[in-house]
Amino acid sequence: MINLRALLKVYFIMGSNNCLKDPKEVLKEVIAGGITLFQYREKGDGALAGAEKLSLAKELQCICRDHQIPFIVNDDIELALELDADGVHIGQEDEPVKSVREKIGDKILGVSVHSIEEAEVALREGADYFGIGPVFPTKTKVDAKPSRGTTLIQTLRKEGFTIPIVGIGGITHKNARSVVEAGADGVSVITAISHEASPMVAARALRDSVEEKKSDE
Ligand code: 3NM
Repeated sequence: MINLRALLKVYFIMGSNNCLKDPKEVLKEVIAGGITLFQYREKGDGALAGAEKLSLAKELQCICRDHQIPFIVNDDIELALELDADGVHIGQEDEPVKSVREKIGDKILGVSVHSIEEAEVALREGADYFGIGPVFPTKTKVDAKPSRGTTLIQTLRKEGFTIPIVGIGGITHKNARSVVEAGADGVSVITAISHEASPMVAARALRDSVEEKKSDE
């Protein structure tokens, strides 16, 4: 049995257009820095498609496999099945949770939720974890909703939702601890790792922050 809560601690998300250098190098560095889970997300300006997307996905999956980091695919169920990925993450605008669950069997299924109502449906239809965001303002997702801090995470916990939860949106090593203290099991991050001069150091700082270890800074 996998320990999903532990896997969600430092959940790094990346596509080729989020990287300032070769995505394969970035991934190797952040694994060395201590990320616990990886999501491949090709979206937005300059995102890869077709054969190029598939090829990079395979290379990144291979790196994850070498280091026992589960490989999650954003939105693209067909790609996840073709690669036999470890899981899929979907939003509310994607296919219904129930039909994705039927397609992927017991692979990990993450769902973005923005309200208690969405949380109830996602849970009933087979989500394994919730992504809740944006917690803080983000420039990475152009259609992101307004940031609402950790309110929904706290509300869900108060209402008795015990499902693993990861916060997302504008999270850095400076604010990550507050997300965990609100009730999340971990943090999902793009920019605060991928845009740093050293993605490895950034990943380590986030891990330390989530685990409440003293950072050097
Ligand atoms: N989903 P960064 S916010 C992919 O609110 C994504 O569901 C969000 O990127 C949501 O760490 C977001 O650079 C972008 O802010 C996260």
